[in-house]
Amino acid sequence: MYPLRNARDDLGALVSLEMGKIRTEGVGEVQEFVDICDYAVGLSRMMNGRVVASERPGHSILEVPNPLGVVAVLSAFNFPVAVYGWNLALSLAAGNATIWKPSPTTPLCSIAVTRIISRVFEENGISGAVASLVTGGKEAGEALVESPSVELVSFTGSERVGRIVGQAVASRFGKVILELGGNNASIIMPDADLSLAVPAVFFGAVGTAGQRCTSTRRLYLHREVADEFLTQLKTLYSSVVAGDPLSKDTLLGPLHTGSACDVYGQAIEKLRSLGADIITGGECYQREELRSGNFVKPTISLPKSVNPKDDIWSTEIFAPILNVAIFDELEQAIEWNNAVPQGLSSSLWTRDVRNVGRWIGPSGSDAGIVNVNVGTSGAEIGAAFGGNKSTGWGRESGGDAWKQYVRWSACTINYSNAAPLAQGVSFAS
Ligand code: UN1
Repeated sequence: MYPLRNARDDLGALVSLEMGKIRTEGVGEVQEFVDICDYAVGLSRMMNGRVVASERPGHSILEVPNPLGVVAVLSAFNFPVAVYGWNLALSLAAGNATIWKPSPTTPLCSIAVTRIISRVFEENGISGAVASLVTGGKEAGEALVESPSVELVSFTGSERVGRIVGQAVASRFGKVILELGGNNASIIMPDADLSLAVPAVFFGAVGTAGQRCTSTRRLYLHREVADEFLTQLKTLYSSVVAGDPLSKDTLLGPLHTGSACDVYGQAIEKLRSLGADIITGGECYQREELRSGNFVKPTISLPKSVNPKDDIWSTEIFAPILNVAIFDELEQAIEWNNAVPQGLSSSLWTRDVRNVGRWIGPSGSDAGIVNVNVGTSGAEIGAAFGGNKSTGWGRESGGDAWKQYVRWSACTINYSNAAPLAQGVSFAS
C-alpha cells in the first residue's frame, strides 16, 4: 500500500551502505522523500493560477500553470535519494515526465528507488517510464543537458560542473535549477544557549562526515563565549565513534571516495602551512580496521587569517573541517558570513530579538537559508531549499519551488462585445 514508506528502513540501509552516511541519516533521507510525496499530494490540489483584474471592461486575465514536458534531474552522491524525491514529487504533481541521472557512484540507490516508483505507477495504470532512470557518467549527463526535449534541468553538484550545466542549458534557452556549493557559517552570540548551540554545530560540522551542501564549515564565535564554546565542542568531538555506518553506535562513516580523502589531506596541509592551529583532528584514522576505508578525523581549526576572501575560508571542502574565528560585534560576523562566493545556509545563535531582526533583514545574512537557533543543516521539506550567489539561486522542495516546474501562460479573455486595445490605444483610420 505504501511501498516507499514500507521500504524506508531497508532503503535507508542501502543509502548507508552505498554512500557511507550513518544508518539514521540514511533512513532520514528516505523519510524526506516520503515527506515530499505527502506534500506533493496536497500541493497537487493547490497548484493554483490567478485571476488578474483587467483594465479593459468585459475582460479577464488568467495566469495558468501547465506542465513543462520533460524534466531531467541530475543528483549528487551525498543525498542519493532525497534530492531526487524533491524534484520527482513536484515535477509529477505539475504533470511532467522525469528522467533521473544520479551520481555515477550511487547507482544502486537509484535503481532501488526507481523500481519502487515504477511499481506504484504501473499498479495505477501509468507507464513506469514517466519516471525514468539513466545511470552513467558525463556523457549521459551531457546528453540530457543538451537535449532540446528536456525543458528543465535540475542539477545538484559542484560549482565547477554547475557553471557548465547552467551555460549549456541557457544557451539553448532551457530552464535550469542549480543547487551548488555551500560554505555555511554559524554565528554564536554571547547570549546563545550553549547547551543547544554546541550540539547543533557538532551535528552541522560532523554529521554526514561534512558531506552535506548545508554542512557547517565556518564558525564565528563571540569573544565572550569562544573559550567555553570550544571546550564543550572539543568534548563532543572526542566522543565521535567512527566505523561501520550501519552499526548503531557509529556517528561518523567514511568519506565517499578516496579522492575526497586527498582533498581533506590537502586542505589540512594548507591550513597548517598558513599557521592555523589545528585544535582537534587533522589526520586520517590510523586504526587498522579504519585505515583502508576513507575515514578522516573531524577537524576544528583556528586559521591565523580571518579574511573570508582567503582560499581557506572561501572554498567549499566536502569533508568535516570546521574553521573558527573570533569576533567582537555582530556586524563583523555578518560581514564575514556574507563575504564568501557561496550563499546556501547560515545560522545565528542568540536570544536577543534585536540580533534576529538584523540577521534576517536587508543587512543580514545573504544566504538562501537564514536560521535562528537552528543549525545550518537538516532543513525540513516545507520551505524552499536552495542558495544564492554561486550556490546558483535555485529553489527546490517546498515554498514556491513548484512554480519552476510549470510553464506559465497569461491568458486575456474578452467576454464583451467590443475589442478595446490596452493603454487606450486607438488604431482606426
Ligand atoms: C544537500 O546537501 O544537497 O538540509 C541537501 C539538509 C538536508 C538536505 C541537504 N535536508 O541538510
